[in-house]
Amino acid sequence: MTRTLAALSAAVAALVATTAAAEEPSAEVLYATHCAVCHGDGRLGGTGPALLPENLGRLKKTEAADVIAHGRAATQMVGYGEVLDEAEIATLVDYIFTPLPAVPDWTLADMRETHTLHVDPATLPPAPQHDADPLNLFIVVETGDHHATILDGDRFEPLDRFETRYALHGGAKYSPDGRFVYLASRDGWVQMYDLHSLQMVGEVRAGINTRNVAVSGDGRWLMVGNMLPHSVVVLDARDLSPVKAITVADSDGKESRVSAVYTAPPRDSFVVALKDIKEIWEIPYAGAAPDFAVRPIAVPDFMDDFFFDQDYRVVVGAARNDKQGAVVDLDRAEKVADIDLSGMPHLGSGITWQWQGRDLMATPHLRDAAVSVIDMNTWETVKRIETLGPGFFMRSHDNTPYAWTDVFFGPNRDVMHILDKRTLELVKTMRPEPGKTVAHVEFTRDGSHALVSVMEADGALIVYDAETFEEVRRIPMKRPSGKYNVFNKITYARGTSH
Ligand code: DHE
Repeated sequence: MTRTLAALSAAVAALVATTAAAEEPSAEVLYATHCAVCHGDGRLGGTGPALLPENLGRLKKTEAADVIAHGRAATQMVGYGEVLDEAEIATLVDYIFTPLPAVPDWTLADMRETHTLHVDPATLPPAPQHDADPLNLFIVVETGDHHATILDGDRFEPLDRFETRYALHGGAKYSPDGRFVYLASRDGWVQMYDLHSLQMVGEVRAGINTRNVAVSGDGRWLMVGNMLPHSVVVLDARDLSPVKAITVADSDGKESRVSAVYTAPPRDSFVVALKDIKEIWEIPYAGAAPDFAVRPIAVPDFMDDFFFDQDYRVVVGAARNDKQGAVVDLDRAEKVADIDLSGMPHLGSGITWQWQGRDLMATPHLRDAAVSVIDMNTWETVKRIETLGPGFFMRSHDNTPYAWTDVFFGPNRDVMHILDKRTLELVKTMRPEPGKTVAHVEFTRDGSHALVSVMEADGALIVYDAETFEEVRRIPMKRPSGKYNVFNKITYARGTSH
């Protein structure tokens, strides 16, 4: 009898579970009901960001579940903890971290529909509407709440703080006169901000998943590099209107994601790093009406992280598969040297300086606890400097004998090292906020101060005297990442990112 009852109750429990399972809405239904209105059909984005794994940046699944349950402060994202149960939230999290089955299209017509001007560029004031040195401004990207701060680089006081698109990535880029700044988000939005009148000029969505944006040396064009779809897009830098979209594929039709686009001003061209085909693309833009014809350069291996010499004659490239680096002469379209760069160098963060009559470059490594110093004539490693962990960013300035380099990964990610460019020795190791990630340095126009990010939700921007290494100011910020000085960027200063 007891056995019969037990069997019966087990059967009932199984039936209830099956019914419940049958009624559990699918991820697609949950998404369509609760998310699509803001995040768009097919997860491609709308007023809210695209919900694709490639676009979510460094967001962890647990953080995504928390945002769905509780919302995101200072945005339109409200919490769904009252509406959705834990299992439904988990279903949605799995869904948004699942790649799309096919590469989506994003045509010039799609871009044009998103193109918005908040102010007519022709009506902008001719001179700065503030009394700060317009060439010593910084834009500081705060990824914690998707804002950016415009900072006066003399007084270290914010002039403006505004909301950006979700998850900006890659360096902010300036027009050659330093007046406009262009920002790209992982969602494909490109925004244009006027540093004279301190206002957003306009925006356009140039891709579904974007890597970065570059500005032509003459300031006429922007190029946007996309992972989704596989394309580079030309925009008119004066007002962001879409001009041309080029699908990235080799002569056999094999398509590639774009790793990054770079400007090469002395060459009047853009240079494109590709993830999936063994080519570098050069796209010249000289002349009044360029056709942006592609010049593919075959390379012996994948090269998707670049560093250029100051003349943009050669490019040093490495792949994210931890193989050796290579030096490619862009005019001769051939590899001219191999380079000893194991440990995944982050060449995009490299810097150069002169040492004993030689041109040196240095790069941190994403996997190894070291900075490599390379002679740019012989391409031999002059020194491999051990650090307390793998680093991400490195910076210097012509007016300082020091280069600053962070530890980004591992238990010592609260460390900032200072390297003496004369002796190639680390001379100081700081922990500005023990236990908190500190990263990314940028110098003021005159090199007298170094600005460092405490890259935490309730983080800060720390201003250091670049000579004494004393802290002079701490400005609270929301997970500040990159910061970009107008003068250093538009003069292509040797110690800064280009
Ligand atoms: Fe970046 C620049 C690639 C992850 C913050 N990053 C760049 C550039 C490339 C690149 C190619 C140079 C383009 C430019 O500046 O226009 N980044 C990659 C990756 O492949 C990687 C490892 C993985 C990914 O998913 O993209 C990656 N990057 C990150 C981060 O996790 C960082 C720390 C935080 C974030 O916001 O995503 C990050 N990357 C940055 C920053 C720059 C950057 C702040 C600009 C640095 C500069 O000083 O110019």
